[in-house]
Amino acid sequence: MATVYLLTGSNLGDRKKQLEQAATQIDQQAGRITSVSSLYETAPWGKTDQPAFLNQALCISTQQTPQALLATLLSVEQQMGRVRSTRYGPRVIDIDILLYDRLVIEEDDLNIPHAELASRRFALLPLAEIAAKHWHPKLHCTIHTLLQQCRDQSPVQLLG
Ligand code: PH2
Ligand code: MG
Ligand code: MG
Repeated sequence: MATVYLLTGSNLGDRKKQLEQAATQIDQQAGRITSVSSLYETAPWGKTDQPAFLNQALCISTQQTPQALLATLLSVEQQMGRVRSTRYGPRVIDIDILLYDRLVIEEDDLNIPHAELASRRFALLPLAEIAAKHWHPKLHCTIHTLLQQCRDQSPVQLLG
């Protein structure tokens, strides 16, 4: 069994409902959810002229290999009606693998830990809520330290 941290995000339609649906599908198709962060409303990062996102970090316990898990998550995104358009553009659902045990994978279609984790406050803050002490196997420090050192100032607000 592997311990995997995921980040879900949505900025189109009923964002909260879509994060809930994604969590249900992840639990059924990818692996049992063992913890979830709060929901955060986050300013769009990378391409700023789009609606605000809701983001949530999840921890799952899975038997799937990283490549198989990636395929499962892309399939859940498709089942939920995701259409890929512009890079960093709006989406009904996005499910990213942030960490997979202490593995480092650098392939064309799969980077673990997520390549931009350290520069994204919208990912680090939810992740730190459930994995502050988890070790980043490439940067050799904890998620808590990465959050403290993160220079991204984009607003990330706990959803009330
Ligand atoms: N995802 C992106 C690009 N920008 N910004 C926020 N706040 N949240 C996201 O999940 C997000 C983003 C590409 O995956
Ligand atoms: Mg993403
Ligand atoms: Mg993605």
